[in-house]
Amino acid sequence: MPSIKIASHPFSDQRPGTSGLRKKVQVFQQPHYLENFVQATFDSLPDRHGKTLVLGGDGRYHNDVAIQTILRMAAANGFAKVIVGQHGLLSTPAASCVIRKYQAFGGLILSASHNPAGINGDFGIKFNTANGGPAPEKITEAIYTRSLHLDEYFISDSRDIDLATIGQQHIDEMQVAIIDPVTDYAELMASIFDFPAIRALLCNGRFQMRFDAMHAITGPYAHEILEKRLGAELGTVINGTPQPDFAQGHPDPNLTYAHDLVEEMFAENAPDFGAASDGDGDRNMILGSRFFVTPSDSLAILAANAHLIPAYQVGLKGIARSMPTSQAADRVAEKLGIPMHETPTGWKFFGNLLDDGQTTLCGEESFGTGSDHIREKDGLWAVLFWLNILAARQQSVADIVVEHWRKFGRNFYTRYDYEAIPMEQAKQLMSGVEARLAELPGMVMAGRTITYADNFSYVDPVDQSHTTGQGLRIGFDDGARLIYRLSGTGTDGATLRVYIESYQTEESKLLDDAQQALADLIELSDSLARITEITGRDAPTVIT
Ligand code: VG1
Ligand code: CO
Repeated sequence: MPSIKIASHPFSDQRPGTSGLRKKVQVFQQPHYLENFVQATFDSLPDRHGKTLVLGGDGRYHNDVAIQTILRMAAANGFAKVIVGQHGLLSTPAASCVIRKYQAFGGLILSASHNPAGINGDFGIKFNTANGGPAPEKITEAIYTRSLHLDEYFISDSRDIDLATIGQQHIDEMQVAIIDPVTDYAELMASIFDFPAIRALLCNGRFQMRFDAMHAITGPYAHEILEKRLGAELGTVINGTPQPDFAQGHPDPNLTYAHDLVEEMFAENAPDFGAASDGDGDRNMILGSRFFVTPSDSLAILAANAHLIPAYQVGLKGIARSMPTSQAADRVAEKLGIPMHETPTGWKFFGNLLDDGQTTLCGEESFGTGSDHIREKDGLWAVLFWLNILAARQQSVADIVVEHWRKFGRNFYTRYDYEAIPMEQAKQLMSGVEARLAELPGMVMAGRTITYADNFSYVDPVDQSHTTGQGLRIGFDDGARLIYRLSGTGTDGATLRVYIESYQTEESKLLDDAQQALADLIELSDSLARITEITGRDAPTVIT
């Protein structure tokens, strides 16, 4: 038998978070660590025999080593075929696309998203099911439970696969198909958007755009789609060659980390349109000339303009947003007369709504937007959606956003992240707020009356699964909200996220600066949760 059984030992820390298992690379490099998680995953999928798996990652450090290990384990665990992106690469949305297109049983995606990479950086792995989406909690909990007891795994002792050559190879009985990581995804994009109209915009001799791939996975996708297929000028895509350490950067598309792009987009002769994506290609940031579009506004604007896009011309079935995402999209749903869904944080909660046809568009405040074309959020899809809108409306990004605010009002929004605080402090702070939830309604704070205060929980309308403890929310009578939540993707202590939102319809105030417009709520967010007092931090690590 080429397949061998290896004795290992259980690990106590393999519970998947918001988006899979994320740890420091060096944790994953411990003997048997990756293998245990993969075996726990396979053991949780009893009907895997004879099926097809999709495998790929964002190209970060350790990606190549992990791919070879997983391939050998898939062969020893009864899979008939694994489809792998060339060089082990697949963006998260492309992996979702490939799982669906080839009707695979599921996929393993290797990524820690925007977290820094390299030997001292992060690594991650998650399982996606046959619908192309992240495994629901029922499965991730089963994987975790199994990992706590697992003391052996199965692996073939075959040679490494040549990941560079497209075509068929074998490990024992199992077929390995190396595919181009971009082609299927690019075809899907061409089937959704009006490529001729976008091409005409990009080639009109006036329109200028910049896309920052941040040295991560979207480089090859953006070069192919924007420059090759849509005719954007060479050089439109910057930082477009994926590197295992993301050039020592932090590929998180926001105003803090996408500095190359931000510098250019806020300069004197800024391009008309700028965008960036994250490490694994599922996030997006949208900019106009000296203008930033918040992700929550972006979702609302995509929804309000969806009729301009070929694939969504027929109308939207509904919109879904994670709870901390601003309520801007709710106003669009109301106007369109379609359902609005509010889910816990993380794309896995959108899967059932999408599969059941209850929603078409989904979005999160964390720079994530997507639709029913796949079951992951999708960075380049959002960029193409914006380009299609710009081509159809022939207006600037800023004009489109301001017009939207005039029509629907503006949801001022900001998120304060306090990263790497000691877990004990984070717990103390959260339980402090939680203990006050009952007494808050009716109280007046920051000049507003609190109308509700609770710990968000969610019952999935499709399978009735119940998820609790999803963030402490405090709502005010004028539509403002204050939300506290602990991150489920960090690898270093705890990260406290504070989400702050207000609603404004007064014409003269629509263009105010968000930090100023939210100043009273920002101050309240600190005093109410005693953030400075408990953590000793007088400022957040990142503001988005
Ligand atoms: C964060 C974001 C969440 C997103 C998740 C995965 O989770 O807040 O909205 O779905 O990252 O995105 P958390 O638990 O740290 O707040 V990605 O692009 O990192 O896969
Ligand atoms: Co990501």
